[in-house]
Amino acid sequence: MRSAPRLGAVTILVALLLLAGSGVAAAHAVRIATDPADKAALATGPARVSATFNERMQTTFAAMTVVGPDGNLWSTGDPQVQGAVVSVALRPLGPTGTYTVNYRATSADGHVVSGSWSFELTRAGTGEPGPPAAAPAEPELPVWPFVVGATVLIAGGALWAVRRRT
Ligand SMILES: [Cu+2]
Repeated sequence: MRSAPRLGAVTILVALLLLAGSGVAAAHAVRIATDPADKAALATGPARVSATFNERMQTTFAAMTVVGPDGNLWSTGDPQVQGAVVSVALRPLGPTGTYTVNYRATSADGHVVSGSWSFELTRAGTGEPGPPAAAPAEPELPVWPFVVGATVLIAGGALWAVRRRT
């Protein structure tokens, strides 16, 4: 039976293509820039912080907060989504130290991307903080495309083994 190895090879190829396809499907929006830059040292706080992605973001369900070294919220108001840029306004800042920006936004393909970056305030400001910050949002990673891909690959391999023995 000369066609059996070829069928096996085709099955594996299809499985690999499906795996590659699921990888593409999982490639949602990627953050390409932040303002201020990650780890920037600033003497005065900016009026807003923003993250720029590689594609337009959905305008619904965006979240962005800035948590100061005191554990309080220093962002104020709702985040804004304008095209590929998600931003939020800042209060005048207070204590020196690390301010962390946490965000969560929805890609054009419906996948949620979340992450954080931080900057340093080197000179204390006179601002008053907002309320204590809640725990940052959990990062979300879709696992199912990989499970489906692996299942197809294993099934394809098993089919190949069975075919080869007959
Ligand atoms: Cu995606």
